[in-house]
Amino acid sequence: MKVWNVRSKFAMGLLVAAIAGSASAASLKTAISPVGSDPGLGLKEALVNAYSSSFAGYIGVSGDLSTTLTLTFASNQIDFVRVVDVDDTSAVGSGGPLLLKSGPGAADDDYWKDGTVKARVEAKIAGLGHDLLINDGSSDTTIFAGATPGQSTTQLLGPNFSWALETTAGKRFSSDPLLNKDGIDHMVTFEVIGLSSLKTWVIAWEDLPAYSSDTDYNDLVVQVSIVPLPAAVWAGLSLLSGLGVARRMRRA
Ligand SMILES: [Ca+2]
Ligand SMILES: [Ca+2]
Ligand SMILES: [Ca+2]
Repeated sequence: MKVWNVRSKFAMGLLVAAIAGSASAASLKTAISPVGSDPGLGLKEALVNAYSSSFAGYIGVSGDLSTTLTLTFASNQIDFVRVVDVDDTSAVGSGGPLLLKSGPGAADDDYWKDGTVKARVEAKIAGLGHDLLINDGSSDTTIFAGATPGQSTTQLLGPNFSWALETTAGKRFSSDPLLNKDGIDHMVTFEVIGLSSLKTWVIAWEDLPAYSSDTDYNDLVVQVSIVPLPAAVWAGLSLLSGLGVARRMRRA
């Protein structure tokens, strides 16, 4: 029944909101340093390129990928807090899904859950073309086809999905390293703090297989921000909730 579907989604939303807690992300010990001939210098440069246009003047970069990467733009400081990867031996991630609205907690970036998001391609520093998809365990949904910087979409993602990158070289890489033929992690994730009041993440991809990878993780960089429910939607949900109560009272 339609009303119940909407209400159960609403209840799930409240549950997730209740679970929401502090967003402490563990650091990843493995530093990512670019090598090889793939275009671009590295993830740090990709992030600077991606975000510098949002600010009046770029001043400098400090920090390290092993902890928190801090970019300072004029008077604005943005912290990129690395989310653990489950295949990292120093990781504290549980292997559970990362809650878009409240993560990462003990979660890692292999599987994600729950959120209407605005996704935007921030940087693409690679020779290959890319499609970005999500997979719910049985089927794919394309988020960006032929991803290009500035491209943007708003979608409900979840529950419990992995990301996938398909390249024009015919390769597919998942955010779950166990699904990758080369067995390595092709996606790193940061929580972005200081850019927006919205919960914001950035996912950054390596698009070459392990045997030829330059591991610069700047080949496709996508920002993912939680879209808050508009007040009108909340009012509508409250009304539906009230109708449900009335119906139950009549039945009693
Ligand atoms: Ca990862
Ligand atoms: Ca690369
Ligand atoms: Ca690159």
